[in-house]
Amino acid sequence: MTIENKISNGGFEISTFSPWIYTNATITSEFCHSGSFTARLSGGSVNSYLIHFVEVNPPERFEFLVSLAKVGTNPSPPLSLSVAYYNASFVFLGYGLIINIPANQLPNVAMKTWLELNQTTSPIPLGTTQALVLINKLPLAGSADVVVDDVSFLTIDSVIELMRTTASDNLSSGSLRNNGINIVNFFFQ
Ligand SMILES: [Ca+2]
Repeated sequence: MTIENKISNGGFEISTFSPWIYTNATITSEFCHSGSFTARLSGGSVNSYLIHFVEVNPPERFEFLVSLAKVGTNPSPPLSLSVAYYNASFVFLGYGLIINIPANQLPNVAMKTWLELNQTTSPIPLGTTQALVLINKLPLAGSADVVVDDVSFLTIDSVIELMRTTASDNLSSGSLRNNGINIVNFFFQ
């Protein structure tokens, strides 16, 4: 089975961000979830984010995967990860997924552990031609940098045979379908 990842350069292995749109982010070879490179979002009181547009076609559904960790001993900042649907004129049609990660929830990359998220999007509204995938590090004074690697956006048919490796054993998630939007709030027990 061919597995199509609609995210280009999701592992940042070309050592640049292309075609990602980014703010307050760098590529580093100091850490990686796989390969040799990873994206590093600046911590602290700034807003840091990665954006990637992907072409989509209703009625596709997707599996969104990303690996996250923090750098250093400071608390990790809160993050909001989302998938938003648009038509060809960039008119917003709805959210497919919202993942909220509160502050101080990410493992320290120095411990060789990453938070590996794997979530399904809600169905794409009719008229959708593109999805905006946003990894948004929210401001929190004194918070750690965040490393991001192996971002994937796979069609559901592609992932049926994939082993689902969601968050670690000590992680719980509360999932709420609200008007068809898959909203996930992660927290450690
Ligand atoms: Ca990588």
